[in-house]
Amino acid sequence: MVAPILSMAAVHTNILLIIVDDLRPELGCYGHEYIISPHIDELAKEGMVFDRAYCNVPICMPSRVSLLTSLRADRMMTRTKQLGRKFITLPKYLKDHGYTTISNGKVFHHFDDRKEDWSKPPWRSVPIYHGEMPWATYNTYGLWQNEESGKLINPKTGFGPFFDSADVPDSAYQDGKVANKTIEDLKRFAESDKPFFLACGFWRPHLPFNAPKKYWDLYDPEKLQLADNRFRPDNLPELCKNSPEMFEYAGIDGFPDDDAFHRKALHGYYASVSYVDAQVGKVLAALKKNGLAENTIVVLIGDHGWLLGEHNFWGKHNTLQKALHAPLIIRAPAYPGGNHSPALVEFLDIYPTLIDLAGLDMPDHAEGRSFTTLLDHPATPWKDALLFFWNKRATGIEAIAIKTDRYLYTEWYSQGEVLDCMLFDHDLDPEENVNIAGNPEMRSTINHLSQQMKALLESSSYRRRGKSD
Ligand SMILES: [Ca+2]
Repeated sequence: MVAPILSMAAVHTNILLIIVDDLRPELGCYGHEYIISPHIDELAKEGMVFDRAYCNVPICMPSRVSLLTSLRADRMMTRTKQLGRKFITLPKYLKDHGYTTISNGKVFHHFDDRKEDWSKPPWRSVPIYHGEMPWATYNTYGLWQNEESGKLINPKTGFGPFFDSADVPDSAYQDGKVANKTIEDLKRFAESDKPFFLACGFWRPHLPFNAPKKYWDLYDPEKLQLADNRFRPDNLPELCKNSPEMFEYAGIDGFPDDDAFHRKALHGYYASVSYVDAQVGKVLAALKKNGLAENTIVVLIGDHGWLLGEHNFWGKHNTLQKALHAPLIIRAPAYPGGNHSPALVEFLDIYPTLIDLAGLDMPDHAEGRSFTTLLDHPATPWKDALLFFWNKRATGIEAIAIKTDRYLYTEWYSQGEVLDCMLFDHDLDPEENVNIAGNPEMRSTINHLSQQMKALLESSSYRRRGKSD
């Protein structure tokens, strides 16, 4: 009897990285049973759910640059060339070690960023990216499928409405197409003699909340639980601002705070989550069907958090907990599934973790730390603190924040001077309703956090840039 010849794909560990744009950790597997996310929940049952994973920059572009290089980045570093340091990206590193590397959908925000990292040109269903023309302008790419919503345009931005719910198949909107392309790749990989790194970036639940009607029909809008803290936190610094992104879309007057608006926005976000969950399900089923599940590490993340009406804030773009906290699930062959880890981990750590799991040498430049240990021992004492950056373009004002087991502390800087600060105690105030930075009894805690922040900055190759940048 002739022994079957094992393909390289069967003996090396493949990696499937699923990035879900703007997905916050409001999923069944995070204890939110009203969200219909059965496929992600199934992945969670087979993998490790990180309950306290954080992005490093609360916006798409630099969050992904940081994730895919394992270098600290700030808001201005929207492309890898702006990092200003030596690096090799995760896909390039894997490509150099014999992997076929594929990018489908939104992986790097700009699909022309690091084209050379991929074995084939990055694939998108339409040429959507931030560049010469904003991607949502005048429905150029058929993002809105309802005829009526296609006609409703915000004259200031050219954008359509913040939601769409046409009765169309999954593939009519972007993510159905991304799933189909990824499934085709998996079929090819099953025949290949090389391991693969397949990055699959879904667009929803990023605005606009465009998803087929059947996913909207999963929820009764009257039963949705609206945020119960639709007020500005006490003592919140003026520098901590709501994101303007949602209000670039059509059909929203000013900054509404009525129940109908909250209900529609929640409904759209949840429908988008369920739509993406169904696409994730298709991709994971294809992984299994093609015999690749046993030899493939699966990582699912959101690229940052999202405020969904809490404080009447919408979206990311600040250093509140809900803008920074993101889902992270890892299913790795030979590691037990169905656990949660309470450890503080940051997206910088994902690259070294994957390199570790793949059995490759760690690249010198990486600032993150492999948390492979947590996959076996989820409660292992881990990082004391995580570091975040946020800046407003053109203002020269930079927010630097630190998250510890108990606190989230932010300092705003301009030209080296601290302009303001913000402190939340997550043990006593998990919803961040009161900024206690001004309390005299918190002075020593703040001093300690500020020193910890400076130490983390010093240990990083990141260097703060001047106003002219
Ligand atoms: Ca995003």
